[in-house]
Amino acid sequence: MTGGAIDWPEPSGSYNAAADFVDRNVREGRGDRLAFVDPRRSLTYRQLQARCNRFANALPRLGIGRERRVMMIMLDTVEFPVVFWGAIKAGVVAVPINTLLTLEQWQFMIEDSRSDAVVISADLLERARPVLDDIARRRHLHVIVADGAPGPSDIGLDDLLAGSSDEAETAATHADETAFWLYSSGSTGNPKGTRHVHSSPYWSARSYGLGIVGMRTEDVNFSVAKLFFAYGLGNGMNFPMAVGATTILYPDRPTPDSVLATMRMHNPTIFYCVPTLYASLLAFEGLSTGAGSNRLRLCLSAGEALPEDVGRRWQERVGVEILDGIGSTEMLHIFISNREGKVRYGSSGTPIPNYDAKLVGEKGEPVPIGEIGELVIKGPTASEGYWNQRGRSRRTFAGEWTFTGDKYRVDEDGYYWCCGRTDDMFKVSGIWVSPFEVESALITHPAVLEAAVIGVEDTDGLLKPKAYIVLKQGQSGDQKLLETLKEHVKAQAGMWKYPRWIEFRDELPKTATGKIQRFKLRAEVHETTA
Ligand code: 3UK
Repeated sequence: MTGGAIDWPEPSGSYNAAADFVDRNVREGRGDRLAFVDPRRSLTYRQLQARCNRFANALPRLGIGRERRVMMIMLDTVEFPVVFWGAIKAGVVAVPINTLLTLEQWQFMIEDSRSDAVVISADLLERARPVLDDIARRRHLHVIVADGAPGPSDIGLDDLLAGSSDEAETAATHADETAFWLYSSGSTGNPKGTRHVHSSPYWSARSYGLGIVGMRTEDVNFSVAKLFFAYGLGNGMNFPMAVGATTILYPDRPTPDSVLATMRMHNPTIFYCVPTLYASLLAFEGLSTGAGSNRLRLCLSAGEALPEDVGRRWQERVGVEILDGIGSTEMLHIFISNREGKVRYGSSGTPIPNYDAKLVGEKGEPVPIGEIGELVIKGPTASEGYWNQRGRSRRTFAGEWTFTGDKYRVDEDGYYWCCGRTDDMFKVSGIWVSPFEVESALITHPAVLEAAVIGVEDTDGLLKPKAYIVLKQGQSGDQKLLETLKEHVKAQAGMWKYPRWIEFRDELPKTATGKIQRFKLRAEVHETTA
């Protein structure tokens, strides 16, 4: 396989990703370069290696052996890479999860993965406590607390590391062995533990990090997408660590204010963001050339389609191109992308080195140029499959090809254009929203009888949830109830999932069997805006 002329041996046979991504940097003389910087601390590659080794050594002491799982509920600080690569070095499977999920989702994931330990940021501990206690009542669970004080029955990460040697053996893992999981959510059913192998960070870093971003050792990276997302994991760890570059970590919520302050303070050369935040940055007065950085050379976008207008306006105001690319948790990172100097705004671009794409119809038949089909991808980073979900694995991972669930068309020049999802799911700020989930939250409110939710474009062309609600008898749909319902969804389902618009109706369109016909609501919106 190719990925540019580089001298980086391909993984095969016995191969441990942590040895390649952490130790190799020290071995090749980059030990004193900065690897990670957060608002309180920084780590050179040498310091990172020592801390990873300490963590790797601590795991067997806690009785956590090869192939067992360690869950990470961690904010973006320098401890994230320590735990992630330390576990992988020991042959233990790292399972970072979304810190913004509900308690029920955290609980499901800890139990589904049968994690022996949860490493959690101190700031999240109080919130997680009921779930951790509940599980610990039924079975043994180590709670390891990072970046702050542990509770009486917890272990402090600092104490754990202090009691370990900073030299460690590398577990003799196989290139095809599972190294980490990422949970992927779908429109129905529970989230799926998506298993990725040791060789996948290599292929993603080589194909996209080196092939598209052109990562160099001098680069300073800043990703608004957190490390627990596949997008952030590649941006903030796999790509920079492939060449010994630096990543700036920001543990709090990225707002236009905080993002620009970080840009001004650290002057990153590469900025990874999502369409919604590009749009809000553009609406922000403080946005200037380089978005505050005096050496910005490239901007990346993924998670949802980047509207053409946002891309153009950004390039005008900031002076740097945005390369939009589509990736997925199942494929680990981006597989179709725009390239520097050849950007077509509104398109996702063309397949990246080492990846193939095709569009197929309902029966798997190829579709002609210009027509819409489901996007199917072949590439070296496809997941091993979902944990304990054979049916869904078999549908998604069909031999060498992975079904994305996305509708696309390809033009004469081979550029791919996003046309929506094959189901009703949509993304807000790059994070999945399932209409079913928001509807479920809405109907838990005592005033609501029925609800239907669809994604509707806002003035920036980005999708946001809109809810159609049938109220219970005697209820009146006034402004107060509207606000109450928004807050209700935020609390029940997640901050970003609340409906930005609510319309009260007497009834919802339904099939004979009582299924809500969301496509009819979408068609209505389309008619009124067309
Ligand atoms: C959608 C896009 C249009 C598409 C991801 C970069 O988003 C990532 O992973 P997820 O598993 O979602 C995958 C789905 O998101 N999508 C992503 N990017 C685009 N649609 N244009 C885009 N540029 O529906 C896809 O199937 O959350 C993104 C890198 C790694 C990732 N995991």
